[in-house]
Amino acid sequence: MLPPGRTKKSPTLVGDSNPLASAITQRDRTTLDMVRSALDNRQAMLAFQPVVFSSHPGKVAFYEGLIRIRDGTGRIIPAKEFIPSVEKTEIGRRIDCLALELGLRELEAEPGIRLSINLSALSIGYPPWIKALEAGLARDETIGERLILEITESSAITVPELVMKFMDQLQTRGVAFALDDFGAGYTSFRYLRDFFFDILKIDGHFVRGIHADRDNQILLSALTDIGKHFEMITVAESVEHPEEAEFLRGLGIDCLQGFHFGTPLINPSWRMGGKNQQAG
Ligand code: G
Ligand code: MN
Repeated sequence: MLPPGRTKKSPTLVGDSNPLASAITQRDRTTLDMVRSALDNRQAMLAFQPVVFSSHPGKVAFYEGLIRIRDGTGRIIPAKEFIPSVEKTEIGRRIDCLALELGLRELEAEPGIRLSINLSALSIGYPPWIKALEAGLARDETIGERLILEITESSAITVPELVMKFMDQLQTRGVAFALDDFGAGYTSFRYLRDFFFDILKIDGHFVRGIHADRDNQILLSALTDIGKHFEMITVAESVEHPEEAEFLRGLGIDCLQGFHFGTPLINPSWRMGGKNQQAG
């Protein structure tokens, strides 16, 4: 995700004398303190959202595990509210470690699911993250092939060689990789030829109102063609309405994700004793 307020700030907004700039800094600092204290106390959990097959929307291809943090008042805060402030810091690395550990535990406890976990490419170079990954993969030989790692393009292109080498090593062990938020603003086609992502997740901006929006129809089908050309499984994010789902199915997108099919749940069906709908 583009970190709002952190990049391409107009120089006129920088400086202590500017009340807006100092308000943003103060907010970031408060967020940082809140996240740090939640991590120290392991006040974090995953919320699970289904990604379904577009041709069989009752069948779950995999779940995305999204990190949630409990703040001092017990409120559950979604990642998008704090990740932009911490993505490039040590706290960002610790969040990625915890998300991975929680995801690997869930895969171990629930042999019937596939799960994707988000990370910044920066975490690949963070030894505790690699250690957590190796520990999880060693616990159960089926975990590797049920794990999907989601990396945003914005972070992947900051350290492309590192990402390519890492993907190559892990793919031979069954781990799949998804390019997250594709098209959201950092798209650099040059790297698509070099990165071998298994899954392409097309950013929700192109999905909004697609059944009635000619611009989004053109953009999304171009992004889908790119995914198909490079033999990636295509996923449309943020599908909220049945009309959007219907249109996307017609375009030949492989999988769909969004509130229309399921919101992220911290108590997923498999933990509630319900039957999970994961496809085999
Ligand atoms: O960057 P990434 O695609 O991993 O972010 C997923 C985020 O999108 C999560 O915070 C999740 O709650 C949110 N999300 C999931 N489905 C929808 C949806 O249908 N609409 C919107 N607006 N957000 C969604
Ligand atoms: Mn994601």
